[in-house]
Amino acid sequence: MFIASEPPSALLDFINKYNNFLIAGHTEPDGDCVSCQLVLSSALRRLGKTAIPCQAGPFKRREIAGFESQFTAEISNDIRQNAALIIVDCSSIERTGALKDCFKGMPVAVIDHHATGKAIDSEVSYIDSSAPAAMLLVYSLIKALNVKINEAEAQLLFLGLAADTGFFRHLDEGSAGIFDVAADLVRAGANPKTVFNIMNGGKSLNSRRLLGAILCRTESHFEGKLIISSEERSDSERYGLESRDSDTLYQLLLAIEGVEAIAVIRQETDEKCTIGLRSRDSVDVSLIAAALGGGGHKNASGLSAKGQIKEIRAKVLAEFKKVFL
Ligand SMILES: [Mn+2]
Repeated sequence: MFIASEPPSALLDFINKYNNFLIAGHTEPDGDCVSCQLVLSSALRRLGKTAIPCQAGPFKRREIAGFESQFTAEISNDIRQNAALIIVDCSSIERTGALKDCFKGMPVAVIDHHATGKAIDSEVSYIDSSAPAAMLLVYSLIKALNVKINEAEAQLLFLGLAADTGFFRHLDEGSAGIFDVAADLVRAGANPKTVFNIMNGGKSLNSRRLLGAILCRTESHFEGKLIISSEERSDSERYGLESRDSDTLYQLLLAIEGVEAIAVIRQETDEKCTIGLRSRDSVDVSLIAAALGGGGHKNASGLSAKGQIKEIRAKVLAEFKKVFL
């Protein structure tokens, strides 16, 4: 049904070989990571194995707020020595954050969908960068293990899919197979409306006010192709850092007619700013970020820089001038 690769037989052998598993994911988990960890753990338990989802956290994102209690952040030596490790949604022990030292020396398998994924620490890997969410690989694996997805697993898998695809907004005309998976999950009991509310509801009033303050400072440059906005120290002092909602902010700014790239400059301390860069199709903001000492992807990059918003805005404008003039 799904178009991505089948799980390699080495991974099925790895799962058959061991009885006890630790299921790890990347630090600062997102919906996809949590989905992969909890669903894989649940499916392995239903195969009669033990499986412990491990997370160093922090659990910052809204869509995963309710799941922290299902993870453990402490692994005893006893458990560690009798278990195998599966890392999901990233490709190295290093990315698991504070837990990395306790994973060293364990037998490892990796399940990941990142283009940068190179399974440096593992003997077994299932890496497919054509999958828009790692949960699709977990889904294929569970099918290959002949475990019938239950309602709770279906809901979690749907959450992971929705999280990594921007609730399907990032998918294109080649995505029919993904919607087949989505339909299968809904048939198994996933509720898209509930997942949408988990992902997009429950925002604080201050988070909306902070968005308002930043949006009021939005400027247009190069005939509207570049949009720059900024968050001042007084904003974060007034509304709190926890009120930041970057995803929504970027989405609102990128929706402006004629926009090709956006920059959001935040005064983090009196001496330092961070700059978030996003673009629509053609503009490569990773080049802008690299020129200013940062990095990232073509359509999403960032950096931090010493200085005040005003001088950093001038530097950002100078770099974009090379693109737009
Ligand atoms: Mn992912």
